[in-house]
Amino acid sequence: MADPILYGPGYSTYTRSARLALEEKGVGYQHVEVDFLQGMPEDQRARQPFGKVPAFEHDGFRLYETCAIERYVDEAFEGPALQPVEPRRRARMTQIISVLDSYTYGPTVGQLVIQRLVAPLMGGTPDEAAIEAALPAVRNCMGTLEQLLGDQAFLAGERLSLADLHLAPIFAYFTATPDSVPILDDKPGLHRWWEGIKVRESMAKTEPKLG
Ligand SMILES: N[C@@H](CCC(=O)N[C@@H](CS)C(=O)NCC(=O)O)C(=O)O
Repeated sequence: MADPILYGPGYSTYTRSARLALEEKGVGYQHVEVDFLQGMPEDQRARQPFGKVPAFEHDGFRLYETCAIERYVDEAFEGPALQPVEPRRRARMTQIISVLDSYTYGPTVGQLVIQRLVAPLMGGTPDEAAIEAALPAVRNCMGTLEQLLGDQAFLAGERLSLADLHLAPIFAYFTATPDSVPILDDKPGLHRWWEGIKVRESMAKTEPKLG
C-alpha cells in the first residue's frame, strides 16, 4: 500500500493535529503544503468541499474532517493506540474533541491568535476589540479543559489520545500570546499537561515555520 497523503499547510492547527496522529502512530506519509493565505486553492476545494484544510488520501480512499482522519489513522495502521478502549474514557475523548471543534478553536485561534499573532505578521495591527470580545469564551474553554483534565496525565486518562493531539496545536499558538498568561495563571493542570506535550518528538517534527 502507498503511504497516505495529507494536504494542508504546516501553519494550520487542524493539519498539525492530523500530522501529530500520523507521527505518534509512526506512519510514513507525504505532506503536501497547501497555502490558503491568499484564498483556498481550487484543487483543495475539490478535495474538501467546504474550502478547509486538511484533506487526506490513502490508496484512493479520500477523507476530510480532521477527527475522521485522526480516527482512520489510529484504526487503519499499526502503532500505539491513540483512543481509549474503556467506554467512559473514549466518550470523554470524543467529548473533548467536540468541545475543541465547537467552542475552542473559533475564539482561541479564529479570533485571538489571528488578531494577536497573524495580523502583525501580515503587516496589520491586532483588532483589540475583537480580542476583548473573544476572551470570555477562551477563558470558559480553558477553565473547562482544566476541569476535565483534573489530575490525569492526559485529557482522556493516563495515556495520550486524539484529544491531546487535537488540543496541542491550538495550545501552541495560544501560549504564544500574552493574553494566555493571566488565563492560565490559575490552571496548574494545563501547565503540567503542556510541559509534557510540547517536548514530544511529534511536536518538534510538526513545528510550524512562521514569519
Ligand atoms: N471541520 C474542519 C475544520 C478545519 C479548519 O477549520 N481548518 C482551517 C485551518 S486550521 C481552515 O481551513 N481555514 C481556512 C478558511 O477557513 O478559509 C476539520 O475538522 O477539518
